[in-house]
Amino acid sequence: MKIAVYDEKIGSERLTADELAAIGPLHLSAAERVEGVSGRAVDFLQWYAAWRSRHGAEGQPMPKRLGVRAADEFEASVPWAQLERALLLYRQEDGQPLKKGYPLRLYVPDGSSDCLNVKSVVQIRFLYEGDPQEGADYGFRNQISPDQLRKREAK
Ligand SMILES: Nc1nc2c(c(=O)[nH]1)N[C@H]1C(S)=C(S)[C@@H](COP(=O)(O)O)O[C@H]1N2
Ligand SMILES: [Mo]
Repeated sequence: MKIAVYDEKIGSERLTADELAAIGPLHLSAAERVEGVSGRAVDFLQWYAAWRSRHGAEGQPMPKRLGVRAADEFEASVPWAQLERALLLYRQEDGQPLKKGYPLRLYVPDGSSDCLNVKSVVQIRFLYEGDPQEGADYGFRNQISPDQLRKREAK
């Protein structure tokens, strides 16, 4: 399964979890940062710096938020300041693909909520819009409210 990495300024690509993880210079065991969690992970901020230079984009402005979307359409949007110790978990400790959260899981140890630890990430987006003071956000965004449905029907 491929993961789409999108950046409106820098470009986009689709990578497997292993291809994506291989870009990151700092590999660690998730247990080093998240209690009760094991598996092979890469440090997110160092991964991002390597991804930028891979696209020749060192001089571009930094994103304000990280947006991730999961296979089940769960989504999270995390202010950059909460990503200090964030991880991308890509394999189990035994080297097998993730049994839970396949193909990739985000962990945000400094995040405002455990709900930001998005399982089964299939899309990663770097966001430049938004108030940096605004908090993290998560949930199933695809759900259509009765109000939206009425508007659709009216079209
Ligand atoms: N893809 C996906 N990731 C998700 C969720 C979800 O519904 N779908 N729930 C979130 C919420 S609300 C919590 S509290 C944690 C729960 O993680 P756990 O299953 O490891 O306990 O996963 C988060 N990641
Ligand atoms: Mo949650």
